[in-house]
Amino acid sequence: MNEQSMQELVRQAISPARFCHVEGVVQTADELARRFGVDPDQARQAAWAHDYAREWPVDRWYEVAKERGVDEQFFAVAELLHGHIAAAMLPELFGIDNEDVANAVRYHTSGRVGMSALEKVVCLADYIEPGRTFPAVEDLRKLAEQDLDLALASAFDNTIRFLLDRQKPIFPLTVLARNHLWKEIA
Ligand code: DGI
Ligand code: FE
Ligand code: FE
Ligand code: FE
Repeated sequence: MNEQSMQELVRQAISPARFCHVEGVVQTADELARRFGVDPDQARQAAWAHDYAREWPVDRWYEVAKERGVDEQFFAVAELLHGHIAAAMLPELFGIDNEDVANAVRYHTSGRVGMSALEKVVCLADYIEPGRTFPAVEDLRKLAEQDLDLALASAFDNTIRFLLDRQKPIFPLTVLARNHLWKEIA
């Protein structure tokens, strides 16, 4: 499927505000891909698809994630399921059958240990696209001009801090992904 058709399917699946976010992620993922030696076409595909299921009701997330055999651990935090669902639907929705693209969509929220460069690019693009306005985002954009791992590790730190401050559960895989990145950097 060409990018134009993909874009229209995504437009129909989410609100205008979310679509604007997705456009920002596509643009940012493209830039990061070129900077860090990743295939920009794969980065754009993953970015278009990443939040396809983001606005479904929670019940539907659980139902479809069960149908699709999403690993049980991810049911602990409902917000993690939308990436797994979109990843599972890539072939039928967009005719995309690429494991690296699927993993970039699947793990865009939590990250994981041993992320590919494409996975890192999409996860970071989601975090720093132009529509994001949280206080630390300017520092993260600066880091992203130089160092993909350093920027992503810092982004995970920021997420963990955010969740701690709000007494929210922290998904263990995000902590493992964060630890793994910092260990590689050191
Ligand atoms: O889908 P987006 O809003 O563009 O961004 P996202 O997929 O990165 O994150 C979706 C939501 O999930 C966001 O509100 C933060 C939340 N989240 C991410 N990691 C964790 C988490 N929530 C909990 N409770 N625990 C996590 O580890
Ligand atoms: Fe998301
Ligand atoms: Fe994210
Ligand atoms: Fe997103």
